[in-house]
Amino acid sequence: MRLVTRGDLDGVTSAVLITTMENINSIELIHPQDITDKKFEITGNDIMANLPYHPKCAMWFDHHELTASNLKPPKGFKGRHAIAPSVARVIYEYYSSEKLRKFEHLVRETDRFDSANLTVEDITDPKEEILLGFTIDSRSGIGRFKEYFRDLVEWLKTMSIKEILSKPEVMERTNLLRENNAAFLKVLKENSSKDGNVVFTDFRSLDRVPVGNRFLIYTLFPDTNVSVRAQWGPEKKFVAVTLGHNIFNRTSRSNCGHICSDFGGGGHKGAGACPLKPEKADKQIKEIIGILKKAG
Ligand SMILES: [Mn+2]
Repeated sequence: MRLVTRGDLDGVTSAVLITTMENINSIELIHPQDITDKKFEITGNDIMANLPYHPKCAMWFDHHELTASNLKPPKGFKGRHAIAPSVARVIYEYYSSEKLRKFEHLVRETDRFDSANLTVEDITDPKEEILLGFTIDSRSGIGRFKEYFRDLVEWLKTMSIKEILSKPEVMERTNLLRENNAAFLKVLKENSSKDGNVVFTDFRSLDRVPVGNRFLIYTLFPDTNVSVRAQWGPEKKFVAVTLGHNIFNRTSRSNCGHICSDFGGGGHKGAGACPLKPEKADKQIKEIIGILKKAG
């Protein structure tokens, strides 16, 4: 059978578990939007994990809330849906098999990573599974992403995390991650300011924003509880605005997804994004920051 999942740590761990329990001969990585937009063909030969439901699949596992934009599974579908920190957790509990017991720690760390239940040190100096999680990023610019994903699945089944982290393919990525984060930290410091409980980062003066850890901002501004970031979309056609709750100070009463949907975007409570028309961006960003300050 084929496993269809997402290219992140939760996808890797899910693949480790499912390939241990089922006869899987290929893995395909897709974006959840591909299912919503019906851009990817699913057949009765597919097991899906961490993606919206598709009626043709043989088995389905997910841990996201069911939304109006996706189909809902019928009662008695094969697989499991539960609100959990990771889909790996849902799969681990579905099988409850002795064969999976050795992956208990990996599943626990995947829970922490996927639900952003992280410490400051996990961001500034990540280690072991958390560090590995940050290397699974298709934006890193290093090619052969699918091969890397498949390699990790095989390695996690047979090697220790220490051995995996010393593989040249992994080291190349962890080194680049450190360089990128150092460059990102510099521009974050130069372009961010605090306004009450909100930290605003304005990257519109930069033509290219370095790739970096999206949680770094909260290590710089620990006494804010929500962040707003503005940067140019492709060809400067729109301003991409992203909102996020501070993962170290979860006191914001705002709903980022609701706020963003009022400005033409979307998301969930803890994070959201919206594309703004460049000529309206300044005014609308002020409005958004005002809403976040009022929510407290
Ligand atoms: Mn997930």
